[in-house]
Amino acid sequence: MPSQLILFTNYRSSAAWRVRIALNLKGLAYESKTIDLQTWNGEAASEAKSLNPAGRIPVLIHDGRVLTESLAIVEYIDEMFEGPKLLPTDPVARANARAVALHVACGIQPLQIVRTTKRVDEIAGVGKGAEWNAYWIKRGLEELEEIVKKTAGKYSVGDSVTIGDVVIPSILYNARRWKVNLSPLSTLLSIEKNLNVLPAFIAAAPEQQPDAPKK
Ligand SMILES: N[C@@H](CCC(=O)N[C@@H](CS)C(=O)NCC(=O)O)C(=O)O
Repeated sequence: MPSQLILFTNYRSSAAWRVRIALNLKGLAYESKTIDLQTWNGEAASEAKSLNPAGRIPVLIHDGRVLTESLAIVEYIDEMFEGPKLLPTDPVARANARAVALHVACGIQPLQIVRTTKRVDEIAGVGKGAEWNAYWIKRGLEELEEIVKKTAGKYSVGDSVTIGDVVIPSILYNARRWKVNLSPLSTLLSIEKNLNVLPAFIAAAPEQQPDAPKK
């Protein structure tokens, strides 16, 4: 019997986007339960909150097992299912791939999630959250550009897709949303271009998701 996979997601959630890419790379079908990140209203949102005490998505349910934290989920998927390996077998490449993923997931993304933006607006004034987001994404991506210059081939670490690559499309998407000029980040843009032609990445993009606004 095939595994049952349920993903609590939002079309624009960068953390859920990483998990969608990993599921797609392994060729796994899954059910999406979508959540409005601004309101957290509705049945799926209540369910996600009860499953994850941190009140965040993604949450993945695999045959009844509840998993949280996008990078932990990506590693779980990599270990549990057949298909291309996202964690390289070479220890140096594996450490480098994890470093890229952690730089984005710990060093940039938490500074610009909805709850952070809202809090900055509350403390500093409406509109300041957007300024804050743009500052930290720009700075974090400039740092990431230097990191990947040392490790990139076709992708962020060498010429195979790794866990480092699952974090890249969403953070660049967010940067564009906050109007960061990406043109100096040529290595990251080249990696993104190479990723954007892969079917797993195309299917994980926001516009392909069931809760994406209709054009
Ligand atoms: N470290 C977590 C971060 C998860 C996270 O921040 N998710 C966002 C959506 S991208 C969220 O649920 N935000 C709700 C909020 O900020 O209240 C992970 O990688 O899974």
